[in-house]
Order: sequence, then C-alpha cells, then structure tokens
Amino acid sequence: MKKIQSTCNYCAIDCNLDFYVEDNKIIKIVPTKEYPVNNGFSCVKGISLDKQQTKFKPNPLPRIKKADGSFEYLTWENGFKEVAERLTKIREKYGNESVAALSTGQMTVEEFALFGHMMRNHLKANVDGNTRLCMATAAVAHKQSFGFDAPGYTLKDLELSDTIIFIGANPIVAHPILWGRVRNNPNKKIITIDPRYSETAKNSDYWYGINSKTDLTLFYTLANLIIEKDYTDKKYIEENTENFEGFKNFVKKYTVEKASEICGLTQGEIEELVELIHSGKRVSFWWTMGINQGHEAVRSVQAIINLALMTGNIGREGTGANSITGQSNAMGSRVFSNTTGLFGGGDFDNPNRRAKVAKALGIDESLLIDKPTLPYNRIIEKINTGEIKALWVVCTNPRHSWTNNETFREAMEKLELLIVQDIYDDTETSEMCDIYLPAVPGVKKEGTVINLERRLSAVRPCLEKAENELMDYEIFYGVAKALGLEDITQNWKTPKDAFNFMRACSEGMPCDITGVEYEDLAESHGIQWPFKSGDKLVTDERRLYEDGKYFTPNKKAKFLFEKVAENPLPTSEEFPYIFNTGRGTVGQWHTQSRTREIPFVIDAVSKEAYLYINSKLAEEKGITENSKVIVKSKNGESAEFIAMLTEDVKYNELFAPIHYIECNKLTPSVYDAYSKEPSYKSAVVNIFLKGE
Ligand SMILES: Nc1nc2c(c(=O)[nH]1)N[C@H]1C(S)=C(S)[C@@H](COP(=O)(O)OP(=O)(O)OC[C@H]3O[C@@H](n4cnc5c(=O)[nH]c(N)nc54)[C@H](O)[C@@H]3O)O[C@H]1N2
Ligand SMILES: Nc1nc2c(c(=O)[nH]1)N[C@H]1C(S)=C(S)[C@@H](COP(=O)(O)OP(=O)(O)OC[C@H]3O[C@@H](n4cnc5c(=O)[nH]c(N)nc54)[C@H](O)[C@@H]3O)O[C@H]1N2
Ligand code: SF4
Ligand SMILES: [Mo]
Repeated sequence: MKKIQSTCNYCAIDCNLDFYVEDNKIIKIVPTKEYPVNNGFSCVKGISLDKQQTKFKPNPLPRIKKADGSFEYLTWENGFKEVAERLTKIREKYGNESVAALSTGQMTVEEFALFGHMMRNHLKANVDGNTRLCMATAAVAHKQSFGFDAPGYTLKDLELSDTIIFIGANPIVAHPILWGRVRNNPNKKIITIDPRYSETAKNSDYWYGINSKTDLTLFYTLANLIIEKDYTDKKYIEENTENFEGFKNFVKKYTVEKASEICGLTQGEIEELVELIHSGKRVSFWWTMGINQGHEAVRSVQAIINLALMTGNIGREGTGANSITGQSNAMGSRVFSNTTGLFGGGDFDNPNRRAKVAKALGIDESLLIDKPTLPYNRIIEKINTGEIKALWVVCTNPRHSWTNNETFREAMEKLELLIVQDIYDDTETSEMCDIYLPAVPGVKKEGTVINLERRLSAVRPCLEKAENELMDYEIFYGVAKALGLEDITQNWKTPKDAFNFMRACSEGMPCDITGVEYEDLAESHGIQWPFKSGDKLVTDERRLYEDGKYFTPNKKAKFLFEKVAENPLPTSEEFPYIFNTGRGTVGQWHTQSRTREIPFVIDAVSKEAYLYINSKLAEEKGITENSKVIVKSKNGESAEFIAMLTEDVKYNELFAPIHYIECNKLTPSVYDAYSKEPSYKSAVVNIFLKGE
C-alpha cells in the first residue's frame, strides 16, 4: 500500500490528508499527523474525498452540442481545436472583449496562472472568479488599509488569544478545524456577533444577536466608546497608523443610544462588548461571509481593522483583524490569477511591476494585459447587452450560486458559446453548455494551494488518471496550444513550470515565495508566504505585521471610514422579512455537486430546499414543521421550501442554506460599492403557507 500526502480541496483550511492507495484505489484516508494546520484531524468532507472519483460516462472526452441538442464526443485534440476555433471566430467578429470567463477559488495556483496568462495576457479577455462572491471584500479592504491583500494571522493565534470575537462567521459548520483550534485554547472567552443564534453562537460565552446589516453602526459606536473611555493604545496608533484623528472626529456622532436602536442590542450589551475588548490582553477579531457579503462590506471590514489597530490588537500573538477565507485556494486566486492585479500583486498600470512581471514570464511587456477584469456582475450585464458572446466557466456552478440566479440563466441564453469545464456534466451550469470539458477531480491532480493563513500546500495525485482523463492544467495547455500560443506551448508544459513563473513574479512582493521549491512542498508541513530566497524556517507558524510595518508607501496602516449608508433593501409592508442565507451543515458543500457523492451526508440532509422560521412567526402564519411554504422576494421571484421551526432565527428573519438552487432565486442584485461582492444575506421577502 502506498501512502500519499495531499491537500483537501474543499475549504480554505487546506487540511493535509494521507491517502493509502492500492491497485489505484483509495483504501483509506487519514488526516496527516503533525501537519501544523490540522494535526491528525479533519472534517467529514476531507475523509470522504475517495468518493470524488467521477466516473465519466461513457468516457472522459470533451463533447459539443449539436443542432438537435444532443452531444457529440470529440477526441481531446479535436476538442481543443473546436474551442480554439470558436473563440477565435468570436474574437475576430466582435473583438477581444467579446470573450469572458468565470473561474474559481478551487483550482491550483498553477492552473490560475496558466489560465490567467492565456485568457488575460494573450486573449485580452475579462476573467473574474467566484472569489468575487466570497473574498473580494476582504481583498479590497486589506489592500486599502494595509497596502496589500495580506491577512496577517496564523491559526496558532486562535490558541493564544484570550478574547476571540467571531463576526458573521460560523466556523463550527464552515471551518470545523479552525473551531478545533479554538477548543485547544484553555483560556479564552468566545464572543459571536450574528443575527442568528448559530451553532457557533450557541457555543460562545457571549452572543450579540445584531440586526442584519447593521454591523458598521455597531463598530463605529464601539470605536467611539473606546475613545471616550480612553481605552485606545496611543503608542501603537502614533507609531503605526495614519489618520486616527480624522477617525476620532468621525465616530463622535455614533452614540450608544442610536446604535442600540439600529442594531437591536441593548445599551448594556454594547457597553459590555466595549469592556470585553478592553479587558482582553490578546483580542482577536475573525470575520467571514456575514461581513464580506453586504452593501457596505468593505467599510465594515475596515471598521473591524480599525478596532484592532486602535486597541493595539494586531501583529502580536493571539490578536489581529483576521479574515477567514472560504475555498481551498481562494488565497492563491487573489495573488496569482492575473484578474484584479498582476501576477504576484501590483496594479496593471504600475510600470515597475509590469517590467518585472514581464521579465519573470520571459515575455515582452506589451503582451501583459493593462487593466483589471470587469467584475462578475458587469460580465453578466454585458452578456445581456450582447457585448460578450462567449463565456468559459471553470470549476464553479454559477447557475446555482450567482445571486438572483434566474438572471444568470437568462444571460446564458443570449450567449453564442458557453464552455463549461467541470468534474461533472450534470451540474446546473454544465447542463446548459455548448461545449463540455471534463476535468479530473483533486485526487488525480497536481499543483499548489494556499490556505487562509497564507500556507502553500501540495496537491499530489493519489490516483493515476485513466485513458483520456485530463486535469484542468492539461486542458488549458491543450487549448493554448491549439490557439498557437507559442510561449505557452514552449515554456508552460507542466504545473512546475507555472509554479516557477509565479515564484519569479513574486520576488520582492509581500507574497514573495522565491525560497520555496516546488518539489519540497510535497510531504511537508507546507510553508506560509512570505518565504524569500535565502530565508531560514525557524517556526511552522508565522504572522505578519509583528514589526508594526504595513505595505503602504509610508508603512502605516490607514484608518478608513465612511458614513453609514442607508440600507438599499429595507423591509416593507409587502416584504417584511429578511432572508438570510449561508452554510447548512458540515457535510454539504455549496451547490452540492460534490458532496452528493457522500452517502452518509446525503442520508442525513433534506433532499428538498428548506428554511428556518421563528416558531412565533410560523404560528401566526399557520405554518407547522415540514409544511411547504412559498417565499416571495422583492426581486420578483418566488420559490418553495420546507419549513423548519426554530427559536434560533429572529421573528423577522428566515435562514436558508445555500445548497439548494431555490435559495439564490431570491437573493438580490445588490453589491458592495468597492468590492462588487453580492449582498447575499439580506434579501427582503414575504412568506406564505403553500396553497394560501
Ligand atoms: N460545510 C461547508 N463548509 C464551508 C462551505 C460550504 O459550502 N459548506 N463553504 C466555504 C466557503 S467558500 C466559505 S466563503 C465559508 C463561509 O463561512 P461562513 O461565513 O462562516 O458561513 P455562512 O453560513 O455563509 O455565514 C456566516 C454567518 O453570517 C451570519 N450573518 C448573516 N448576515 C449577517 C450580518 O448582517 N451580520 C453579521 N454579523 N452576521 C451575519 C449568518 O447568520 C451566518 O451564521 O465556508 C466555507 N466552508
Ligand atoms: N445565497 C448565497 N449564495 C452564495 C453564498 C452565500 O453565502 N449565500 N456564498 C458564495 C460563496 S462564498 C461562494 S465561494 C460561492 C460558491 O459557488 P460555486 O463555486 O458555484 O460552488 P461549488 O459547488 O463549489 O462549485 C464548484 C464547481 O466546480 C466543480 N469542480 C470541483 N472540483 C473541480 C476541479 O478540480 N476542476 C473543475 N474543472 N471543476 C471542479 C464542482 O463539481 C462544482 O460544479 O457561492 C456563493 N453563493
Ligand atoms: S473541508 Fe476544510 S476542514 Fe474539512 S477536511 Fe477539508 S480542509 Fe479540512
Ligand atoms: Mo466562499
């Protein structure tokens, strides 16, 4: 029996797992002992990766839709040619920007790099990813406040913090291994800020059941009270930050009386929170999608960062304003996808960076794309206006996951060409495609992923591929070759080539990985960026900002703030309830294309879309447990759910898991102004017993 260490490619924890393989079959999966992230533990998804062995029926070849709607199988060679020819024709007829792509935070660094180089530099296409639906807010906020998209913490900080504050995060369900690290900490207070009495809230010492999308008011008020009570860390503010005076004046108007009314918390609760922050010696703030997805999300993240900065809770053990990342390689997509910044970071119009990146890639600078991609929502709008004619969707299922998802279906119907590259041909998006490109799943792939604490980790094939099976990297390479892209054909033959290009591009940047050897990542403890050529590894767990220096030109972190905006989607008589959405269970992953393969998950979860409703509201509406309900959203759509009665959601709120396509039929087309991330958790709706 062979043992192969690889990385779980579901969530951003990036647990390492030992795969025991015999006769090209996975016999068992054991979470890797002493791996600094998960040390012998994992969740149910990781140890079920053996189920992810997509059986391509009848074969793993590309297929193309014929006029009568049936599919014809092609050899890979002909498939590559077909994709290349059709993309070329569309570009020639309508221009470069008539082609776009949607990618993901679930591919490897090497795959992003190759895809980004081909699509952005060579074809000048717009390529956004599902990272826009997830981490864009944190990425933009970090860049503005710290000068680079660099989350500073290490998971060890959860074990060292005396006051752990979760904001819009439910790690018990979404990041169970992270929660395990919290439990390793014997001396902590856990505080959760979430409108829902979530699994995490229930296991916390304090729960603040804030009104939906009022976090920014709360944070500004906390800042004001901390200043009034003279609880700030003046030395830290003076030495390491910029514009505190402006912030101090700005927050004066955020009084506890007003905040109490807006946020639905008592004045006592808000004051208690101030004291908890003040009395902690090592306070850490952790947020996820309850904050990233909102109409003023970037400013909300920055308000959390401001609280950490002004109390000196950053860059020390057990502290930090810490963004929890979603997908296995969302961190990799943020610096190595060539979508919103150059490879390795830096703006597309920065001449020094352009010269360095071109040199690192061995190409003429003029080949580099000169602007960031259009964001996801604009790509869809441009499909609707007819400016974008071809879309290539890789490793994401937007027909299900995009907000207000009927608009995605409508847009797809306008396209001349929809290419879908997925490990399944029956996802909601795959089923709409003109060309389907089957890719093998993670257990047969090779490359690198980067976890939420900046740790590079090796994905190594546990199983050999069968005849005609290809991994995403090989599919991109095949298309690039068919397009006649010489520099790729010659120089990007293997994932290792791509890794080395990214390594060279990172030189001198905050995410410098020039000291990392591709081969050395296998069977290792992983390694956090930065790791520069010549660096020596002293410890497995490192944090940034320990010297108080940030990545801004003057090395100071910025206090950024803005007046709290009016909620663009207030409740009304017609739509009196808030439709909150999120992860339902540990076993279910997003659109369930993958986790439906795990029998004991499927046995345990509802087959039909369901939602949680407060028992009192249910009673008023004549809704009983398991009755069918119709939810009508302000976006004009309605959908059917099974009702589950609970006290854990407020009277005026419903909560629906995202794992059912009905959920996003109802979510709004509302975005944060800076990150363009959808406000997925705040639709306004009404609810009726079915048949009434
Ligand atoms: N099992 C499982 N794990 C996953 C995933 C999965 O699909 N399944 N997906 C992964 C990915 S990509 C991501 S991004 C993460 C997401 O991880 P999380 O963000 O932790 O999960 P969510 O359930 O989306 O949302 C977290 C909480 O935000 C709360 N919330 C809603 N509105 C507000 C608000 O206005 N303010 C505050 N303070 N809170 C609010 C919700 O009630 C919810 O409890 O999970 C990752 N892990
Ligand atoms: N209402 C609401 N909607 C949300 C959210 C929310 O909180 N509320 N959260 C948003 C967030 S944070 C996220 S990250 C998105 C996730 O949304 P999606 O990215 O659409 O969800 P997944 O189901 O992870 O889709 C990944 C697809 O890739 C395929 N796949 C898996 N591995 C591979 C591979 O190696 N290669 C290829 N080519 N394909 C592969 C899978 O079969 C699946 O079809 O959903 C967003 N939507
Ligand atoms: S899904 Fe996340 S927590 Fe679960 S095994 Fe995979 S990486 Fe670990
Ligand atoms: Mo996500």
